[in-house]
Amino acid sequence: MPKVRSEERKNVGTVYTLYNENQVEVSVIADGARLYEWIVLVDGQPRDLVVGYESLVDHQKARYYGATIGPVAGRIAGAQFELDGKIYHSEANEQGNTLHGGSTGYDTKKWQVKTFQNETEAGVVFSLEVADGTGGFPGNIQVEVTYALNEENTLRLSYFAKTDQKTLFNLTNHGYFNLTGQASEPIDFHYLQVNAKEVAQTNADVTTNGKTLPVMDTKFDFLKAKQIGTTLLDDPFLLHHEQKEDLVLVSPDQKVRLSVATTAPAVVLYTTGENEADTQMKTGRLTNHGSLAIETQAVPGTEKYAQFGDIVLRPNEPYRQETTYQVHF
Ligand code: G6D
Repeated sequence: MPKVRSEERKNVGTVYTLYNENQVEVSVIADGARLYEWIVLVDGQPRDLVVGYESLVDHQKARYYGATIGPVAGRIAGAQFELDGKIYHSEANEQGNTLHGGSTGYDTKKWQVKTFQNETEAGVVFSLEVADGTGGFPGNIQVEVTYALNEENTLRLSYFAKTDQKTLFNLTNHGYFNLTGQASEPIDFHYLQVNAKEVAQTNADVTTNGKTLPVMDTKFDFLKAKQIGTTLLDDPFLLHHEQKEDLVLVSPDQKVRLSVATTAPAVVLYTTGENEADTQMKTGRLTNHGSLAIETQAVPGTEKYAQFGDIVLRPNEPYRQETTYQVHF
């Protein structure tokens, strides 16, 4: 039966670890409702699949590693949006746009914690209350993010939120992965499959322009598993949800397979590059192209382009999103 324990770790604080009879250990922390570590045993050796800092201070400085991102993941072009004819101004924290909820985004918050264990899962429920107007977003909002591990080595991330006023809402987890367990290894030789026939086109500032592009015969074509190579990504893939799995990532030694399925309409894939290279991570010095962020979410720009769906959170219509990550090893 899966269990949860907590411990105090130097430079990190309280770490909540979900573990099962296959010796999978997933550790999360309340700061940013953050995925901190994911250890599986490969040939008897522990392998941490999550790329991130060792210390809390470094996480707080860098912000996004493993964190829950909200209220709106991605970029809001021009740092403004309209709801029922009223224009709201969010914070322009990157090139005149709002990135990841601005400087008061959910990754910067210390969430409340409850743990649970039952016959099939052990988990942590992080909760947060956000006051009306925080970051320029209307609504007194209550958010819950649940991390739960079962004996099938599946980590379930379930999101729930409710608001007392219409607002924008599009959460994600900003987990970075390198299935070799070494941040010093590039992800070039990882095998990636993404069940998306289109990507959303982006502008130079990575905002979306409302158009989509078929992936066929482009660098975005991962409809059949293939090695990532030196491909740089920072793009929203529109998932077709025709198969049980939406994304599969396999380590170069093919000893670890991460299968992702989500209720979200898209996944933003972001490969780290020169900007992040040479940073000291838990699992070594991050090399150029050393990790892949897998961010399941609604398409950034949905507030502007109705063809991408709807990210308005309305009173009496709670937000729900669920993403599962199953590891085979
Ligand atoms: C860059 O454009 C990318 C984002 O998608 C990513 O989330 C961030 O770095 C960490 O701004």
